[in-house]
Amino acid sequence: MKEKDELKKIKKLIKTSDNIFIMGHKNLDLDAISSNIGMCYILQKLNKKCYIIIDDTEHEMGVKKVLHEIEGCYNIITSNEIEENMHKRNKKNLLIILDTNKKELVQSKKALDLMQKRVVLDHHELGKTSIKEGLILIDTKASSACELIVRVSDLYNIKFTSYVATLLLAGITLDTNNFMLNTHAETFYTAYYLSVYGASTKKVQYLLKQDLNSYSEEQKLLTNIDIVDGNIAIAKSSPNAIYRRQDLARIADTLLFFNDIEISIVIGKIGKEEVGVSARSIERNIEPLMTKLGGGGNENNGAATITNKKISEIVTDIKKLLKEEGK
Ligand SMILES: [Mn+2]
Repeated sequence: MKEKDELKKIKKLIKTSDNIFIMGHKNLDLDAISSNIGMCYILQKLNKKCYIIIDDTEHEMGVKKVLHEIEGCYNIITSNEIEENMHKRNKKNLLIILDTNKKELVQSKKALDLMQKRVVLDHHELGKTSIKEGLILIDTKASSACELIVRVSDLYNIKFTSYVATLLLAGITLDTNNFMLNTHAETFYTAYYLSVYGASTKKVQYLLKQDLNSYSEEQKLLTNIDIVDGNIAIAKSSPNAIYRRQDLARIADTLLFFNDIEISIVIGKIGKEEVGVSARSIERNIEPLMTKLGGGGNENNGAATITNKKISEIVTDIKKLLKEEGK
């Protein structure tokens, strides 16, 4: 995105709106929730009526901690409460979508139906199901939605409290896997900036703490790995266990911590008929492979969902595709 100019357009849209609704992707993670809160913090400073829409009924541990800590500080509503909080004149309402740009992934489809004046601010690649109406600002080079929120705060010269700075740093830490992936000079600069405003790495570590049971499940998956060409790790779950997509992604992240591994591919069931594939790469572009599997992603991250195929068949497919790509 042509940074400054594009961001200025957000400023204009915010200026002409009174009631502003923010939402992230389904299955909130720390980048989504923290960017939502960071945005809401900025808007409150600008004296806007601001609402965070959350329809998720279950939350992962870090998100649960944050939601508990911020109770009462921000207006958190569900889809059912949008209409009663909207301005009578629809052009005074604004919807800000963070950390996703896909229609099917947003917290509230209803919000999309109700509001056409929209901003999408995201760091994921666009796809077939991306939201098209509105001001769409995508920077796939950015580490996280939280990094983009810091850029927005810069437009208004708004300084974060140490708590909000900590949340934003947690989002960046999560999405970069501890500053290993998608990390650029600006990411470090943003982390530095947040530290200056009192972001606590100790607190970030607390928010990112993992559940021991899910860790044990991950360990099981890590015992069944094929190594291809010496640097590609393919981990397969047993056909009986069902994982959450974000757990597969985390295992893929973990595999990159091991010697020589440059690409990690994790395959596990995420539903009765659905198999999820999560891939990570340090060096090479993983996107073509994920696209061939019917999914998508960017250079370092990718995912696909495959239905009605056995895990062993998918492994064979992937190995064949890797061979064709000459990797
Ligand atoms: Mn993110």
